[in-house]
Amino acid sequence: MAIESIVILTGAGVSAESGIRTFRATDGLWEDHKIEDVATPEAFDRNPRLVHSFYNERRKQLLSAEVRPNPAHHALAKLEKEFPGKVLLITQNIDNLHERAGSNNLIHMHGELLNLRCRESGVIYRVEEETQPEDLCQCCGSSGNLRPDIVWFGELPMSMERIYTELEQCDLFISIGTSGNVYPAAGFVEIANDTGALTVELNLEPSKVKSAFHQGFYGPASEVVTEFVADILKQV
Ligand code: BV8
Repeated sequence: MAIESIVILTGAGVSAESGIRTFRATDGLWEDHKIEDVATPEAFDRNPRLVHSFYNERRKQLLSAEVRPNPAHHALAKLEKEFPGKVLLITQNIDNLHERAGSNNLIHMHGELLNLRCRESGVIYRVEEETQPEDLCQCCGSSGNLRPDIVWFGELPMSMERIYTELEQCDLFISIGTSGNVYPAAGFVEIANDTGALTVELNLEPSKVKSAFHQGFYGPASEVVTEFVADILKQV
């Protein structure tokens, strides 16, 4: 079957070799808080300072000199550039390593660490420094309205309509560096299977949804993704 449209889903594992800890590596904990308890709208309402500091720490790490795209990010950008058909990259990650590697056709379904959103006006602000609840937003001129532009547990992921449409039209679905714990992302493989696409998992170890994939290749993303992309580009 000639492949014309590729949809890729990435998770924390694709950024692991860039030095960004995955959720499993922290066994889902951050300073003895369960991440699910910090990354929620209720947590933000209850203790905005705690949630701001959770993201301040991750933003600081992301912007540090030692964190940069790894060969897996570069291989995916190369695929988008050199593959003659469509390549859409959907990431669950809130880091900016895919764009820094050169990927353009990219959806951050769980938002972006470097964006803040005003809860009143919806205006998005780019942010690189620390944030706190007192920060004023230019749109309302008041404090307390700014939140990380990130999809928390219990919130609707971004661009779901477009994601479903693209999944229903793809010939190849590749899931990379995700444990298959978090929905709706972990269910994308089933949509791709139903649409007749070839589904492939590239991960350090089999994910929770391994059995839903036609093929699986296991090992560090910097090796496995680079090899898989080279194979696809050899066949075009
Ligand atoms: C929603 C932003 C309704 C925040 C994130 C009970 C059962 C099932 C589902 C639910 C349930 N109760 C509630 C739910 C829904 C819930 C959910 O799934 N909860 C889970 C915990 C059970 N989901 C939601 O709330 C979502 N919203 O459902 O709204 C809806 C549904 C459909 C349509 C419309 C509306 C919103 C979820 C978004 C939450 N926000 N991120 C932040 O980052 O701070 S999720 C966050 O965790 C990440 O974005 C990511 O998605 C997830 C972590 O997953 P992974 O990326 O997979 O990372 P993980 O560490 O788990 O795995 C890393 C993998 O990499 C591992 O497999 C490892 O082996 C591999 N790896 C490691 N090193 C390498 C490697 N691979 C390759 N190379 C390496 N070097």
